[in-house]
Amino acid sequence: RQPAAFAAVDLGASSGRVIVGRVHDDGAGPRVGLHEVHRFPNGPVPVPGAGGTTLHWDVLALWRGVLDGLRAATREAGPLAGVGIDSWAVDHGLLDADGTLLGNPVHYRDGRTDGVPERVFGVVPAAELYARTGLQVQPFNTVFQLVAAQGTAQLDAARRALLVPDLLGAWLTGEQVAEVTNASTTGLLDATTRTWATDLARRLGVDAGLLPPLRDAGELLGHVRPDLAEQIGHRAPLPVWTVGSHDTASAVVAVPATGDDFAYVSCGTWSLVGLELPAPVLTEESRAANFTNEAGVDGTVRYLRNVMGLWVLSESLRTWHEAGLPAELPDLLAAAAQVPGLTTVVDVDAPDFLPPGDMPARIAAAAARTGQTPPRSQAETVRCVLDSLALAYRRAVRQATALSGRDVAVVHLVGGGVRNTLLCRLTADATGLPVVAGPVEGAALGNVLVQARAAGVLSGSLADLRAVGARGLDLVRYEPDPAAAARWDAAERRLWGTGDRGGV
Ligand code: LFR
Repeated sequence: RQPAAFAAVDLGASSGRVIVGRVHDDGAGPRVGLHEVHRFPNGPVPVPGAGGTTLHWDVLALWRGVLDGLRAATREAGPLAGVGIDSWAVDHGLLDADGTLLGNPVHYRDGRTDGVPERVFGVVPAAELYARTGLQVQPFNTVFQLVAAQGTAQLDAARRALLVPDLLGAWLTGEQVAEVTNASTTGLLDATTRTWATDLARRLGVDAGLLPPLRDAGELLGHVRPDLAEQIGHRAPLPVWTVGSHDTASAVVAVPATGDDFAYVSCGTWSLVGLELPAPVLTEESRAANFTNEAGVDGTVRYLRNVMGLWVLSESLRTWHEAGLPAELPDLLAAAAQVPGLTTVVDVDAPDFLPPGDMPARIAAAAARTGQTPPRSQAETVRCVLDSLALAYRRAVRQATALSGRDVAVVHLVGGGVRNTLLCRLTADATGLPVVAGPVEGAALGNVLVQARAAGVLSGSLADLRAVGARGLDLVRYEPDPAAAARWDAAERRLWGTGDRGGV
């Protein structure tokens, strides 16, 4: 039987990818083969405006990348059994009453939300918001962006807000919906009922009519409009399936776990560190630790913390590159492996690491603030970033287990960070747990698995999908070095004054 081919559109903060996933069965059970057919750059674009410069996404370049990618996928695989779209969360386009996009979506790293969370909490207290939505406080949560935009002509004219994957899906099919995993990052979704918290929206002056009907992952969104299908060279009707449209939700689907005693680190621009739970944790302790309860596929909860991630490293490279310094990642990682570890550690989640800019200088400042020697070379800076990330993973895993009561025996690392073998090893040492690294294209694999089940090519539970996904993977296992444990304990105490349970 011909393998069924699906196109996964996976948009990250620094690149977009279109990946063909073929589901085939050679007798040993179904497995998925992934092949990237198109990759295009993505990133923040500063644009001057009335109130100063705003960071935007170039959404039309993304749209072109999607169409080019679907054309490449069709050329490579012939008739496709479906398309699914996932991307980073929270950002959205505003549409007018005719359904026309009112400007480029604003980038979540833009500063327009500075001070907005505090204003919002003056209307709806933070504790009440958390008890309802279960969402972490990040300045960029959609609700804060919408409040920041209040009083602008654009928001006044807006009749609908569509999150980025839903916007692209609407352009492909004409259907305006909000897929629930990504909707959970808006700050306007009730974490328990998984319906819009329209009462909260109203109290915050957010027009609830902006919020489209909700859809679960794994439904038929619609078919690619005939004119577009023709443009991409696809002759048969082409279904678009809802998937875990939040990239992290799709990545968690692809975690090759065999039981439920696992933690994950979805490691790309961000590192999302946490657990999969059957129900949200909405306690005050959980709020104080800023853990989020985002909606996962099949009614699961992604209980996790945002760790600043490889962004700190990529921005460091960009800074060095612009200064004319050598900035080849493989060389720097090799050098970082040679310098002594845990010399300097910083809290990578500090707000100063969020906006684009000179990360080496910010790292040096953070080191000085905490009475540590700033890194003296590029290699030491890179080592500091990796040690600090691993330390943040350790703290997040320990806090998540303490706050939820779920024990874990293994950490699954998925996403681009899998290629960073030093980071994988440090994560095992820091957490004191074995790390299983892979897949690299986690979000795309999860996207394909959910499409394939929706299309009837696969069946079963999330565990069944994971088993199918795992069959095609080369996983690498890193065992923790017990001799390193005391040094990680000391590093954690140095930074946060906390011990074993991550201060919970
Ligand atoms: C990762 C991610 C995170 C989200 C951040 C901003 O790509 O989707 O889960 O918090 O981007 O949207």
